[in-house]
Amino acid sequence: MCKPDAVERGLVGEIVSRIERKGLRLVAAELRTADTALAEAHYAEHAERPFFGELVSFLTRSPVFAMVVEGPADNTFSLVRTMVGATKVDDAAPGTIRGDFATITTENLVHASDAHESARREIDLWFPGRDLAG
Ligand code: 3AN
Repeated sequence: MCKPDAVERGLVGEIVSRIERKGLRLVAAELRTADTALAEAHYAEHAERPFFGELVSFLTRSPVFAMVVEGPADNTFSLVRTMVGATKVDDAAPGTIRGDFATITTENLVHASDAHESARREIDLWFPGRDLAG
């Protein structure tokens, strides 16, 4: 997902381009504004964290570009996470999306599922009724 900061900064094309150049393929994509319920469900695992409120207001402040990405093997989530870079911007290596473009950990441009289970859950959350989760 290109988060609101990525859409606001006009980085969607750059991010999609990196995904495509890697050899991965978009199978669904949509620009949409998340409401609070969707953002809270998306970040449910962080509900107890001190930055939860900040995360939810950030994710709902303007449209996100949600994507379903497919690759030739069953490691697509792992390939995308590597391209995204570390969560903490200070640790995100140059060459990664966050390493090249992000300066604040809360506004780190992209979200990417970290496992098959989270990918399935998040695809169903963002693309309900589309039967895309595999
Ligand atoms: P990732 O986005 O790399 O999967 P998560 O799922 O651990 O990382 O965290 C979700 C989001 O919460 C991050 N993208 C970041 O915006 C925010 N976040 C994580 N840790 C912190 C932190 N220590 N302080 C502020 N925001 C954080």
